[in-house]
Amino acid sequence: MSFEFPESSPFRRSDFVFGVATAAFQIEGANKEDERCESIWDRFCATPGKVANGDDGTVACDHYHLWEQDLEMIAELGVDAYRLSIAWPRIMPVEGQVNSKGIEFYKRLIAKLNELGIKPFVTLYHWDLPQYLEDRGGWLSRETAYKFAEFADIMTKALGDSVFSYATFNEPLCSAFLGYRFGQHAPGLTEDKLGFQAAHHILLAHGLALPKMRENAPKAEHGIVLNFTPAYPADPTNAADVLAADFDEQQGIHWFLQPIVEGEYPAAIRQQQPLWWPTILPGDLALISQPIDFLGINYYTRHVIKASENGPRQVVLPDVERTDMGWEVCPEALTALLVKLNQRYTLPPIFITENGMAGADSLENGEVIDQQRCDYYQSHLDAVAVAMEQGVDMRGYFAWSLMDNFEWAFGYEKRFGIVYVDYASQQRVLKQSAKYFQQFLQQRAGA
Ligand code: IFM
Repeated sequence: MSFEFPESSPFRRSDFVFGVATAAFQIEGANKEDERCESIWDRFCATPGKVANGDDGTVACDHYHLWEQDLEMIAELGVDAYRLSIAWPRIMPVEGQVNSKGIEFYKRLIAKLNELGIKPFVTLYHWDLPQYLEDRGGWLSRETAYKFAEFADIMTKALGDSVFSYATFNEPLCSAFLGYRFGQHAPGLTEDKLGFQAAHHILLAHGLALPKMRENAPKAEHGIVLNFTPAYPADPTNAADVLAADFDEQQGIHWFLQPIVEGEYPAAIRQQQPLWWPTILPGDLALISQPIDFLGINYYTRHVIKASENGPRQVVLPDVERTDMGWEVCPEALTALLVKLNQRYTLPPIFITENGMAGADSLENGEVIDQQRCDYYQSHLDAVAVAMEQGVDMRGYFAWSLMDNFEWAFGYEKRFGIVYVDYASQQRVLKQSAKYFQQFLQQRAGA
């Protein structure tokens, strides 16, 4: 494989960061070790019918024990950065108390990353809320936002500027909407209004935490990671489809971005669905809209939306390339999304904090040939480069994921890694896509 890095390539910029990403619950395992308490995902996994094959996070990739070898593997890939998350249940397994064993685990990990010359990108919340907080209402309770700010304070005091970049949350949409509105994620509730209330409390938590994070880690960058799935009308000449697609984006994109950047929720939600509107107290939006140093965007696919008598519905187009999740492969929509958001908002620098695909990978003769994933990365990197050429201030790109891991409601059935994990032996094998990424980075370094 050979990659072109002409003088004009935006990826030659020395401040552009390439990395790989994971999240605590998806890889760590050891869910009862060193006093870690139960999280909402442990409870959800233990609820029959919620997670494929009854899979859970008891062992996952056993990263809690294999972390050193995993970090060495990351270094071997030649990346500039590693994005990980902190398990709140390890840090505060008992309410109001700090567990030094949890803190020490992450301190060691971050120290080793710095030793290896890999920039640590830390996400404070990637979905594993302590169950004791869910028992008191979870993200439906305003109190949880204050509890998160306490946790963020403790964690950023402990790690300070040894971390390059902190994100408060990963994908508030998933925690709020999949967790409290559509029931596919923990804690499994299913009411529109609950989803919007949870979303507001998560954004409030982000706003409450930010000043403490800045104080504790003044040299680090501070921001948030949002996931965006742009919506396209099934028939662009049909006004109803166009409106339905727009309303999909009001909920999925603008509900999360507009309050952060402009201090307002999209009026379209109140106009079209007044019953969904959450309780918002005076001052909340001012907290939520404090300046951030970066915006993380996670992108995987697009939606195609058709208006119907029963409301908008997602259409599955025939004859388009799909991944093992059934998600359409559409790199053009990534460029279009970035350019559109850049025109619509005044944004801080952007990182693609997740991008990748699940494949039906198998280990054969010691190898995993995942050509579709190599092509996926190539086309999406090209899509990012085109957005940069069109003026979007992009600062980095992270592949999701470093290795196969616990894919939430899909358990271990779906493999997103560029590294294959044999769960029985915990052996890691670099897939063809990991080698692709490695060569890409080597050639960039030499360009
Ligand atoms: O695995 C998840 C990750 O935890 C959050 N973003 C999407 C990924 C793939 O579904």
